[in-house]
Amino acid sequence: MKILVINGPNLNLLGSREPEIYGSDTLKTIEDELLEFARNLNQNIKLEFFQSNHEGCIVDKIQSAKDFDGIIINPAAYTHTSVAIADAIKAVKVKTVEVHLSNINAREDFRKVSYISSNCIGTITGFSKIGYKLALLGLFESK
Ligand code: CA2
Repeated sequence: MKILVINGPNLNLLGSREPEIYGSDTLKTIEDELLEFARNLNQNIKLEFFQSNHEGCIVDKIQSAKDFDGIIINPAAYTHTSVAIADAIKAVKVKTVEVHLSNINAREDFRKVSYISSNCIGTITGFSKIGYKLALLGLFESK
């Protein structure tokens, strides 16, 4: 099973600022822990990681993901603005789970709107880095 894990803008800064909202782990630590979690599931799960601060690069990556069995995406700020990313997820027809470290429903009003959710099989929000593991389990169990 091949899963693509996409992280959007500024998530490359994790661990350096706003730890009270986003935790103190770096993106690399989160990715390494997800790799370890996948290994422990013992089901020949292959993960590929991609982070970009650019909307078009994220769209290109999603379009190139036709051979994957699932996508886990934290679109970060593009969650609340990007019709392009939402359309790419719909077009590629790969099961996708949306993840947020913070609970976007308990923050500012503009964060309560996700352009992405309706094209995903599910959304996990507010469980910090564990959300990525829950997303992987969700994809695995729905295969
Ligand atoms: O809670 C999440 O995972 C978010 O997707 C994170 C985005 C935010 O715009 C969404 O509303 C919710 C922001 C990511 C920015 O990450 C930073 C990390 C360290 C320092 C500054 C920003």
